[in-house]
Amino acid sequence: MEKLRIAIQKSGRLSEKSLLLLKEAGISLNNGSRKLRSVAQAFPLEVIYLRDDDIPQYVEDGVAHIGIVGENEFAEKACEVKLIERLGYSRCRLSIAVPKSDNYKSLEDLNGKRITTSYPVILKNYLDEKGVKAEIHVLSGSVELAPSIGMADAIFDIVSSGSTLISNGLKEVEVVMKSEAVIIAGRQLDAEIQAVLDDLIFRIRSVLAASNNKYILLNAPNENLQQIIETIPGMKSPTVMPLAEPGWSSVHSVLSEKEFWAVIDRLRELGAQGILVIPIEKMIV
Ligand code: PRT
Ligand code: ZN
Repeated sequence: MEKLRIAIQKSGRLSEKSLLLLKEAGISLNNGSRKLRSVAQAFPLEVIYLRDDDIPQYVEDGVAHIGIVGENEFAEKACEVKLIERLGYSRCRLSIAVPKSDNYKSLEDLNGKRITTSYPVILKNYLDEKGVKAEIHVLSGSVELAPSIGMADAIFDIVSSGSTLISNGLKEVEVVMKSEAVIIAGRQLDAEIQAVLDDLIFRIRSVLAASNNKYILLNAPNENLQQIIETIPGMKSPTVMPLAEPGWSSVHSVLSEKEFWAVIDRLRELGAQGILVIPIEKMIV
């Protein structure tokens, strides 16, 4: 049987989480001592390890069927590949920043200015769309140093916490795009490979859903039972069982991480007691 080949960053911000995701999807890799390639046990998958910049092109060329990259690389390389799944980790944004002392008011201020970046394609598309004409200078690293050495009036780079900008005397003025790790795939996959990919995506979605949800158990006073059920509707509807003590029920359900605290507050208002929250290992959606 032909194996699905996935390209993963060899070493960097995406590597560890991408391998963990595969592991949680039940794919254990038999690692060679020189990590260029590994083969999965009990699943028709092979991993090749590459620099993230190269992954979109390798996927376009069919050397790998799919790959995990930052959405920024997917957008920058503009290869013939499609985005098939967002993974929610390695989140960051791509922003324009200027020196802290700059009296920046709007994008128009960038007309005629020099902007240094490692992402010229994304920046050019953005400036064209906004009708701004600036000089784009490409630098492959240490972009944030360019203004302080007089090479640029602004930079366009990845921002996460923002501390790199601050420590280089810069301020973020425009967020151009948000990025997270994504799976990209070649445009044409044969049926056998597509079937393996569908299975992998199914597993990955179960892992992501589980990490975004919690199992919740609580004791509810029967007079508010209906409102409590409506507050935590779960996947279909909650399980409700009578407690030994009259007038009380035990309610079990699933709760999304996003609305977690708002829902907990509401449940307490409704008199819920003994609330237990438990992580979910896998969630088949
Ligand atoms: O060697 P290879 O080419 O494979 O790796 P790389 O060095 O090009 O990439 P790497 O590992 O640094 O990043 C891989 C991907 O992680 C990026 O393409 C983004 O999608 C994502 N990502 C998430 C980030 C960051 N967060 C991030 N903070 N990539 C880079 N940074 C840089 C940023 O440029 C800044 O200079 O980290 C610095 C610190 O950021 P602050 O704002 O937290 O200070
Ligand atoms: Zn890179």
